[in-house]
Amino acid sequence: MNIGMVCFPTYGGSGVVATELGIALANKGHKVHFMSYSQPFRLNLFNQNLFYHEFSVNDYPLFDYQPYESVLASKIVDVAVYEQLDILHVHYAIPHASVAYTAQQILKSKKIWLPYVTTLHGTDITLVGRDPAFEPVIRFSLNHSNAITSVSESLKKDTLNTFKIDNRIDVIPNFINLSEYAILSDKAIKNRYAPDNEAVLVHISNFRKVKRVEDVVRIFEMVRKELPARLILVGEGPEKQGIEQLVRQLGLQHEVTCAGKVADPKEILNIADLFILPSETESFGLAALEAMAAKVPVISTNSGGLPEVNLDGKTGYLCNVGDIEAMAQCAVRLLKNPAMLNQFKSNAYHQAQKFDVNAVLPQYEQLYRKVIGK
Ligand code: GMT
Repeated sequence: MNIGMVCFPTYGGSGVVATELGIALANKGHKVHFMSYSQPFRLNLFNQNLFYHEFSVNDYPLFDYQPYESVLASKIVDVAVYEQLDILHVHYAIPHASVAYTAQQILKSKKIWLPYVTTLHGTDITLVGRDPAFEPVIRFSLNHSNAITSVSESLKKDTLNTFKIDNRIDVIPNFINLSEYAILSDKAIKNRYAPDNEAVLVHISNFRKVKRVEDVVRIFEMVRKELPARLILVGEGPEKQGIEQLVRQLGLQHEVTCAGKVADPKEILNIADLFILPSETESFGLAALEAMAAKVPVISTNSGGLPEVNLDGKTGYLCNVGDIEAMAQCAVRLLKNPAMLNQFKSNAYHQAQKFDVNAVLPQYEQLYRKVIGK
């Protein structure tokens, strides 16, 4: 198949999922054409089946806000005509679903049929999408999608509760390529972050309010009162500066490392003992799955789709949003009991196997075939 793939290139789960999906499809022989305003950060183009079509949304003095949608729709039309796309897959409903619809209509006027699949990722429905200003456009473009997928049952439920959707929504969970996680633990890296063999806690996010990174620091503060521990914070975002200040205020600057953006976090996960994800809401929690693939148990909240990924008392623990005492207690319980920690590590890996690319990719391929009518 010849597949067009549209996503946001920035650090964030939806871009990662789109990129990994494109790579996996390309490895199976499909041709995948990415369209974005900047190259998605995990997209390595050293593959004969992967193509990247950039469009520019550079400043133009006439506009206060750049006409992203118009430029992207034109790019989709151009790529669809000249690369003969069979199907378009857009990630994140806003504004990609309505852009896909526009492109589809333009192509129709040229007697070209381009069906599109919209994948819902979370904040496009649960946060941003809740703004009533978006409602008519989201509802219309979802109802006109030739297929809709959601990354979890929880997000599907949220979507159906929020919008009047007549269309069917297929749940296709996020995935990881487990074979890439089979790396040996690196003593040098462990020594760098935890020179006295302290327990290593890791958090990875885009440092937005919804991630509650302050909770991570507070949980860590409680844990280190009970045992020697280090915290590695990976990522950048609007809350980052406040978090750095909090770390200093609490006098934790020698125990906490802010590692910034890390394109491929496998090496860091490989030295982690626990992954902390205290999000307000999380449609899936791809970062938690990546941790589990690296055999790292997860202490998370029980909101959104997290219970579909992290199993309470098995692969980690699930606590109420904001209950940092409970999350700290769970962390300490595991870290003080090596046999239990090892069991959880192996459970986490076992659970991650269910989300391996080999299990999930055929679901997308089957859906594409159904939509194209092949
Ligand atoms: O979490 C974010 O802020 C980024 C966001 C995105 O669109 O990249 O992540 C969402 O999509 C991911 C991939 O499907 C999911 O794993 C995340 O749970 C989801 N984030 C939220 O629902 C907050």
